[in-house]
Amino acid sequence: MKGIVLKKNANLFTIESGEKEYQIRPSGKTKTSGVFVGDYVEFDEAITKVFPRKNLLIRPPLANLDKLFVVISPSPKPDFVLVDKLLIYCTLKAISPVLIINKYDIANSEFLERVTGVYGKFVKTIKVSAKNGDVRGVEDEIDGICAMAGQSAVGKSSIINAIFQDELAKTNGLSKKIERGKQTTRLVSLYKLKGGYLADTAGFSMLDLSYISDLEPRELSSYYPDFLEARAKCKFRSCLHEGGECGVIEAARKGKISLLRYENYLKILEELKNAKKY
Ligand SMILES: Nc1nc2c(ncn2[C@@H]2O[C@H](COP(=O)(O)OP(=O)(O)OP(=O)(O)O)[C@@H](O)[C@H]2O)c(=O)[nH]1
Ligand SMILES: [Mg+2]
Ligand SMILES: [Zn+2]
Repeated sequence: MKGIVLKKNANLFTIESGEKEYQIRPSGKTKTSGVFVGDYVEFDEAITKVFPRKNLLIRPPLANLDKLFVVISPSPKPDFVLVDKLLIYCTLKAISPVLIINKYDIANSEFLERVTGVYGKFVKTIKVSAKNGDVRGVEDEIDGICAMAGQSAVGKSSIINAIFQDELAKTNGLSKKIERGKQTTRLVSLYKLKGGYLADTAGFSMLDLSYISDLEPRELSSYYPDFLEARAKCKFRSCLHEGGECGVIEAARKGKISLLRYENYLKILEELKNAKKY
């Protein structure tokens, strides 16, 4: 049978196949350490095969992530450098990003317009309020294997909780009881929802972004879809967009590229250059 790994618990895996769940151990040749939540596998009494992965995250340990919800909110003040890094990460790992603006109940229109003005051009942007139980925008986007990321206190856990509450209400809490682990757990589980799977990563505040620093400084701007057109006008192909005859600087000056994105690009560029010094 073919299935997807929903949970990993010590030596035992929960695998979903055709709407049913099975508790399965790896076979002799498939080691426990070689199977991750999110893996597509073949199994009978044991897991006999792990299908090739589209990506693998180490922290949290999760395979085949399709979509990442990058969450921000008006308070705490957004860390847009982090948002940009998460978007770069998505491109690197072949993950579709969706920008979630949570706490719209306390957001003013200026904030919403600013964020959608900058990011809405190149990434799908949705506003929700976990507090008001309005998380439909996220629910409707669940497709394939999905997870949340974003700085602390933006409301990632609150959104996940609101989605599960909604799900319980829909099923009257009878046919499908959702049992979730403790908030502190360092294990990831996938929960099947209407359109796909949502990773319950409540115990993880942040993805491991450290390997973004492996990028070559001159590659960085190729991860900026909003810089693409302007880059064609740089004098040198290896332009870092820090000075000289540069299409990106020109576009930022004219407001065609957001100054926020450009200035934060320079910050990330500096980090990459410093990482290369060692
Ligand atoms: N006003 C408002 N407050 C919210 C909303 N969603 C979450 N909060 C509050 O924001 C605070 C942080 O929410 P969490 O869900 O714990 O945030 P988190 O992103 O999971 O934080 P970490 O686990 O530390 O990464 C809590 O006090 C929530 O009650 C919302 O939609 N509106
Ligand atoms: Mg949390
Ligand atoms: Zn340039």
